Amino acid sequence: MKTILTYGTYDLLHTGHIELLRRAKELGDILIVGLSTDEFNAEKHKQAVLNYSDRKKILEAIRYVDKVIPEEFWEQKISDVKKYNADVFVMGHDWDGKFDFLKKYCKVVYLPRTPYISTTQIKTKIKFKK
Ligand code: C2G
Repeated sequence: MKTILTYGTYDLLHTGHIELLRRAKELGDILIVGLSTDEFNAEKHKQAVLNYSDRKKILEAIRYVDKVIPEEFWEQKISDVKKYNADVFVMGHDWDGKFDFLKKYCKVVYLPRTPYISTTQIKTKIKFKK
């Protein structure tokens, strides 16, 4: 059984998120998502619209996702890879190279981002809706 591990905020879920999760799951059998807590989002200078428990409930309803764990610190990835015996770490290519230190512990894959969609874009569209 191959375990895949990825992380993110997953706020205002959209097709870019779904496409990442779908392709990540295709790489193995079990997909674990490290979901940024509200506190960690503050560290990432991200203000999510939905709180952690709502974002977790939404992610857990996605057929590609097998488990959601809290992402609380940048530094937890190595211990998570070991704890969950992750075979592959996956992120969108906006993170290209940023997590290459994990190559010592598992395969690292950066997948192309889905173009023309982002949580920021959705927020902006809603804000300026007439
Ligand atoms: N993503 C994508 N295409 C988009 C938007 C997002 O492929 N149009 C991917 C991102 O590359 C990321 C995942 O979807 O792999 C989740 O995106 P975010 O919720 O924006 O995650 P981010 O804030 O980048 O947090 O430690 C890693 C961080 O927690 C990642």
